[in-house]
Amino acid sequence: NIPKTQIAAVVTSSDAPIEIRADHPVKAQVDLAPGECLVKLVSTGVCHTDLHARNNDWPIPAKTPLVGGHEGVGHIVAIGDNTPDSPVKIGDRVGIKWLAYSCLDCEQCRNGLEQNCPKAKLSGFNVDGTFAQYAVSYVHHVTPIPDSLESNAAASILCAGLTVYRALKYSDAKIGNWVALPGAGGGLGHLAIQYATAMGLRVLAIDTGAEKKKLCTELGAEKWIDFKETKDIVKAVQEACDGLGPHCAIVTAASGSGYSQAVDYLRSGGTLMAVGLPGDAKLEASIFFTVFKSITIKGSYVGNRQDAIEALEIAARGQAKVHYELQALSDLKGVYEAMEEGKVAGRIVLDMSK
Ligand code: 8ID
Ligand code: ZN
Repeated sequence: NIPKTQIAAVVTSSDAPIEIRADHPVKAQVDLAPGECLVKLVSTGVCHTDLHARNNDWPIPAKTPLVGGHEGVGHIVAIGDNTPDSPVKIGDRVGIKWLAYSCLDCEQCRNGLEQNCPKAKLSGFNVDGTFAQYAVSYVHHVTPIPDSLESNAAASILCAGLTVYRALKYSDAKIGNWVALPGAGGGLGHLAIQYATAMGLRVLAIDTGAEKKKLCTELGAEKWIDFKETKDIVKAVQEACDGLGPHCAIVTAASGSGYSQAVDYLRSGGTLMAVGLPGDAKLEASIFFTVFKSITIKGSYVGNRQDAIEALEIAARGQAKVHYELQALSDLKGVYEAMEEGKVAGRIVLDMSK
């Protein structure tokens, strides 16, 4: 009962509008390679990365035609023949994350940096993703979804939640420390507030507008700075954090501007976790003060299978909840427009049953 065609949102080029096609092919079971599985989607979040891929504004190009999407939850409906050691079976509810596949045998994979595997396949970037009724994924990389977590609530943990969870995990921030979150009102940022407070960190949220301020404050941010209304960000951030600045900054802003003052406002010994992915911006940091203040700068890129399981477990226990609005796949163009204008507080999740 797997159909031959499906509804899918297809990007043909960065200047053409997204096409919602009703006749997009579904890969048949016999065509699935060993290790591949077919997932019938229930729900998928829309990440700013999907917008970068759609606009082709990164230094590495996405494939075309492209079905975007990498925060998917659904059920496995088929598995390729000759997949003897599958950790999942037909009927299981699983998540599809950005990292669709890695070889699991190279140095990066062995070190737990699966996302840096030279053979990495990326959902909604170099392989088709979750903005369709069915997605092909890989049995060793799909993530089982905890029973207590509803699909719409789980979807954005697969990228937004996982990414900020891992950034915090590797930030060296300790209980009672201040963390600054430029981009706090967005998809990644609003989850970073919750994972950070669950770790016992004190949160300074940086973003703009009354709606995002309300969301950040409700989710546990102790302090708020509106980056559009504040003249001297460095002074304001330092004053908000004991006059000394935060111990850590997790930058999830999708623009270079969110990065610009981070090294200046960080406390000595502090860590800058670079997460947001503006395509052409440079990180402008004073070499002198990076050294003089003993600053650490780290790039943090999604997470591995274990990070995904941990991020979902924390969400399943109610310690991180995606604040989302449900829309339909046919609304994707409008979702991108709202995201481009900075109007999305939290996340938009697409209900794939609609
Ligand atoms: O693995 C990774 N590192 C990873 C994973 C997933 C997403 C990286 N990302 C990247 C995305 O590609 C994107 O570049 O993180 C960025 C944020 O993704 P998102 O959270 O999905 O985007 P959003 O919901 O649009 O939120 C971005 C927020 O940043 C604010 C905006 O107002 C918005 O709320 N912002 C901007 I743009 N400039 C800012 C600034 N100067 C700022 N906030 C504070 N200061
Ligand atoms: Zn993402």
